[in-house]
Amino acid sequence: MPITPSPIVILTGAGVSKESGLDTFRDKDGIWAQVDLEDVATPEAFRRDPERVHAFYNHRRRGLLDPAVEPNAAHRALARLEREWPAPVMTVTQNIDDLHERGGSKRVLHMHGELLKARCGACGDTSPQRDDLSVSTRCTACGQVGAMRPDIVWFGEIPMGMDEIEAALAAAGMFIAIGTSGTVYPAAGFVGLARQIGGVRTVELNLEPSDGAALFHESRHGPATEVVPAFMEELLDGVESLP
Ligand code: BJW
Repeated sequence: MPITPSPIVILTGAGVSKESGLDTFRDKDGIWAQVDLEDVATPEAFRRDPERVHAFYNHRRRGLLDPAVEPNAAHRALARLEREWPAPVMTVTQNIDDLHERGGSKRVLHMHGELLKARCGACGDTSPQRDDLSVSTRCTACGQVGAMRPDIVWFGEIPMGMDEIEAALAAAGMFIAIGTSGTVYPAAGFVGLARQIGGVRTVELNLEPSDGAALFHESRHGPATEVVPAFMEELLDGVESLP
């Protein structure tokens, strides 16, 4: 495939980590089929019942730290693209897991936060977090007890890094969305933004057509561990064949 090596923005969602053993949200066996998002993923839920919200994220943190959960071939293929593509590659992930980093990606922006970080609601300090959080956890920066929360973006909160993401999209020649249902904004709007900017090739790699599939120039459907390495290989083959 003849290509021009311009910057690439990748957007990933829960589907990229599914084959590593982490649940998606909206598939029939997904997280929102097991718990009501209004009970665990809003600031109101945290104010109403912080122990319930801590229990939800403590369970998911322990799951992420299970030695059986490892980066898969899709994470590794994206890291390879970042290393070998002759222009910048930025991975914007909606995922709160650290599988892109463990797979070797260096330029990763977690727009919905990170499960292995905690934030103090009193002083704003963020710090690594591998143990359970509770209402008795003390902030190591300001000493306050009871204000620690997972460093996660809940519904109604502003996602992280929006200025950096918009700048990267404005400079991109390609936008690739992987393993996301395209239902949660602002991430679901990135493909539209890329189309508005113009000159950006948009590609969807997903198990099945997402809600926004028609907005992409091109789609490949199948499990991430198959379609992502195959597409990255195609892109990198195109670089090798450049004069
Ligand atoms: C595979 C696969 C395999 C499976 N291989 N693929 C009305 C209209 C528009 C917007 C709104 C509205 N009402 C409210 C809003 C705003 C709201 C929103 O979008 N709501 C919608 C639900 C309507 N958004 C917000 O509140 C956001 N903030 C915001 O908008 O602030 C305003 C603002 C923005 C910008 C600038 C200034 C101000 C915050 C959103 C926070 C989302 N948080 C969550 C939970 C926290 C993190 C966590 O606990 O993990 O983030 S919700 C949940 O959904 C999680 C995910 O990151 C996010 C996206 O889900 P994702 O990744 O797409 O997963 P799924 O399950 O939906 O899809 C998986 C896909 O993979 C499927 O397609 C499968 O087919 C596929 N798949 N196996 C490949 N093996």
